[in-house]
Amino acid sequence: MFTHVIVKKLGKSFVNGLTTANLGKPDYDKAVKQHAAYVNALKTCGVEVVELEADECYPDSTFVEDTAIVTEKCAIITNPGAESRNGEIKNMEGVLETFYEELEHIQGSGTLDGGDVLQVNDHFYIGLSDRTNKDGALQLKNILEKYGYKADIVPLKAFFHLKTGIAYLDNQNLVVAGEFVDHELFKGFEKIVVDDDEEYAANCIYVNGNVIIPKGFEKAKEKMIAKGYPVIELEMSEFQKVDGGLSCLSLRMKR
Ligand code: CIR
Repeated sequence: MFTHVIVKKLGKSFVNGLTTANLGKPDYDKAVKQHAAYVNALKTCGVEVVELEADECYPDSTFVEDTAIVTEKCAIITNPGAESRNGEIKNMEGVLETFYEELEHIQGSGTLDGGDVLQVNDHFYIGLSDRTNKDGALQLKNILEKYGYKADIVPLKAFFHLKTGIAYLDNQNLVVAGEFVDHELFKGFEKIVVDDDEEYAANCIYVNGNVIIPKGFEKAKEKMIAKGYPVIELEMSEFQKVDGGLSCLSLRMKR
C-alpha cells in the first residue's frame, strides 16, 4: 500500500518550464486547478499527501518525480540532467530526510531523472535518455543492488523519459506504448497496449487499487477497465504542454 505521496505546488514561473511539446504556453490558473484535482484524486486513493510550497526559482519543480527515487528500503536523490532543474534536489533532500534514515545520491558527472526509473516490485528498470546518462544509470544500479534490488538499464530510442511510455500497475500488468510494446526486456509481462494516437496515456499511475490516467484517452481507459481496474481520469492539458505526465507530479511512498 502506498501511504505517503509528495507533491509540490506550482509557482507562476511554471508557465516558463522546459518544453519540446509545441502545444503553446500553459495557463497558470488552469494548471493550479488541475494540480488540485490531482491532489484530491490521490487522497481518495487513501494516501497522505505532503504538499510542498511552490518555488518560483525552479519553473519545473512541480515535477517532483525527477528529483528522487523512493523505495521501501532507501531513497536516492537524483542528479537531474537539465541544468535549470538540478538545484531542485536541495529542497527534496531536506524533505526526504524526514522519511528516510539514510539517503543515497547520484553524483558527479552521472545524471539521472526519476522519470527514467520504473519499479516493478523488487526490480527496477533505468532508462538511458537525454537526461539520464550511463554513469548516472550505473550509479543507481549499484545503489539498488546494494539494497538487494535487481536493476536493468534500458537505452531509450524515442521517448523523453522511460516512464513516458511505460507504467506498472500490479499483478504483472504493464501499460506500454511505442518502443516498449515489443521490447525484449518486458516480454514476460501481461501488457495493456496504448495506441500511438493515445501515447500520452501510457504515463499513468497505480495507487492502491486505482489507476489514475489523463482524461481524453478513451481506448486506453476502456482497456484498463476491461482488466478490472477502477479508473480515475484527470485533466492534464496544462502539464502536457511542458512535457509533464501524470507520474511526474508525485513521489509515491510506502512508509
Ligand atoms: C522537463 O522538461 O523537465 C519538464 N518540463 C517536464 C518533466 C516531466 N517529468 C517526467 O516526465 N518525469
